[in-house]
Amino acid sequence: MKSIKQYAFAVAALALIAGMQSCKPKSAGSAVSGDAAAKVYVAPGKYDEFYNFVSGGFSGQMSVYGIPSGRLLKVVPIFSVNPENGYGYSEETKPMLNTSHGFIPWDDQHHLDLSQTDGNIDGRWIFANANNTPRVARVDLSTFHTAEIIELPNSGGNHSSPFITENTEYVVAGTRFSVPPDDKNGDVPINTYKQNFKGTISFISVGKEDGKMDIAFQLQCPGVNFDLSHAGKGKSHGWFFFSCYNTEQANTLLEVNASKRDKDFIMAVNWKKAEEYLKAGKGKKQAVKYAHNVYNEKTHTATSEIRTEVTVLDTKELKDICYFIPCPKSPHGCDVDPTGEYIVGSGKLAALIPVFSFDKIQKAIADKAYEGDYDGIPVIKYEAALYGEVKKPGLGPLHTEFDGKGNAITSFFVSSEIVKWNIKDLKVLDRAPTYYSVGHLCIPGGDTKTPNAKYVIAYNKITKDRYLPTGPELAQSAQLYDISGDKMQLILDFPTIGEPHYAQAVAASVIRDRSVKFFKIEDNANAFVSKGEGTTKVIRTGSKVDVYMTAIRSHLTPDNIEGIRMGDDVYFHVTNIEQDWDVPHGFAIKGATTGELLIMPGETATLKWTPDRVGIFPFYCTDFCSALHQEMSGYARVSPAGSTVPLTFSTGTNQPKADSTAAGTK
Ligand code: RUQ
Ligand code: CUA
Repeated sequence: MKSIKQYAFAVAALALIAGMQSCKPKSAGSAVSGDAAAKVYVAPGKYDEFYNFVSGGFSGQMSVYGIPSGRLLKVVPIFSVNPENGYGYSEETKPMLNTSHGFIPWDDQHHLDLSQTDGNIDGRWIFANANNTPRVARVDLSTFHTAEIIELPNSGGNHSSPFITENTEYVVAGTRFSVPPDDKNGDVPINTYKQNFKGTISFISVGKEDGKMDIAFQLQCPGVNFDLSHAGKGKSHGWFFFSCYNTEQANTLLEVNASKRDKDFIMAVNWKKAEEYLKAGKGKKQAVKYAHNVYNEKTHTATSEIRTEVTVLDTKELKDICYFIPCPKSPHGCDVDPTGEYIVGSGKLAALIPVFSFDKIQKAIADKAYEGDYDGIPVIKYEAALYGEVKKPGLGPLHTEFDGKGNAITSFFVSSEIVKWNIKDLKVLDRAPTYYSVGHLCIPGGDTKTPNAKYVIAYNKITKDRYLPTGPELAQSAQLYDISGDKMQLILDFPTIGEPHYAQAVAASVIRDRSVKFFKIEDNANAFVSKGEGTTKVIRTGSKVDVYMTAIRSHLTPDNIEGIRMGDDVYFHVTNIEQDWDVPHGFAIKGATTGELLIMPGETATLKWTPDRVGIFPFYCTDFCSALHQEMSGYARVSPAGSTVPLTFSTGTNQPKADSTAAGTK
């Protein structure tokens, strides 16, 4: 007989399943009209109109698609080792994944933000967050390489991150999980959350020319969960907005205990004011530990440095930096319209969408229209900040993007739909089903001053029956809608890599012509480069063997290496000396536990190999680079420790001796 507990569990599970199925729109699968194919068709050899950068969620990567075709163009490793190109495996790139906790091979990547100048996408960089071990990365869009990663102290669950200001002055990152500050004794009972846990917002400055990141300052805020954010723009430039949930300050069963209050908050941050306090020396230096990793495109090598200090501004003491605005029921998305006047909070459990007015917020602050304070931070009266509410828009609003024509489009997770509404009169204009359970949305330039109202892309959490079954896990899914007319029209499904959260898109012309085609070999400053076959060599230093190797169609130099001994660590420094677009070479050697390499033209990459047995070890190029690619190979001979076989290396000269007659003779 089932115990009561089991029975209750079964009932709850059934209710859950029933709930999930009720979110499947009735018209599933039949919502595509006749001209959809023509709208997404990009003829072979033709380019897409937009780049779409899509976060990978639990894959830790970013993927790049062409829109409207939905064709996958590239997967860029950021916070995860990448078996496709050796990122995180090669000696040069391992330092990129270093943290104060050591090497972390895999993180969870949720949000992307393209760099902006004057509120428009400038095509230089894209920033990405690591959610689990808090970090922010900068990807260079001329190489699509991760150029820099900075770790964030005093943080846990770096979710409201990274969001940038309109001139990329700062990349901003808020902690989802509040924790005791790093310089305090964190060995405290978990149920002392209210007394000991703090929320931290990091302002990372970005170098105007080189993009170099630095933690300019951190704001210490009350311990709540900061979920998402967006910068003010135009008239609200100088302000930042964060959605906060768990204002109950619960530390267990948040599902229930963090859903009690009728309203949580949007936090408005006056970061210009914070800058003034910083200048006036009001910041406190705090001893912390965080990694700062930089990839140098000249040496093709990353370095990692551990930093030990950060400047913190206490928002309880420094009164006029932060303000709370009540926002219904556990807000998730926090989005600012193209004019900067309207701030949209999306309560996950709310049945309406509140739209706040920047002007009204300013007036409320001037008039001190507060309903009290929360942990020392003033709470503005809801009505005093509210522009209005969108009534009955749908169930479970999450994220809002803007079309630049005065409308907003909001995703609804629970009712699986996207809903278009007018910002001025707050009237719902149109709704379209998604398949299924939509999270983020993307309109090209949707969080800039000038969105392009051609498409909206929905990123869905559940795919169910949209694709051929592939075992227990199905592809995550994106759906493309034409929004150029009055009615939103679904025109394409395409699977995504990992779980897509935030994504951004931009006209291809902004990025396309910046693309580096190959690295100039004369600029290669790697410590182990060989700029031509004449400088290749093998050097022994104690038990370390450095192989300076070149790769060009269709041979490796050297391709015969003898005199390696058991106990040696062998470093293959392979330089691809091609000077042509799209001609990478690969490198793999039998038994290498570190992985393989893929080396771009003009680049040097290093594979560490520790032979574990005596014998002959083939190595070869892994990229089918020419008609004679299969010939692009060689052998390394490993002898016992203490062997007297001399260290030799060559290509093309180590021929059989004329008098050697049969196999097996000496
Ligand atoms: S989240 S589905 Cu990680 Cu951006 Cu809202
Ligand atoms: Cu180089 Cu195959």
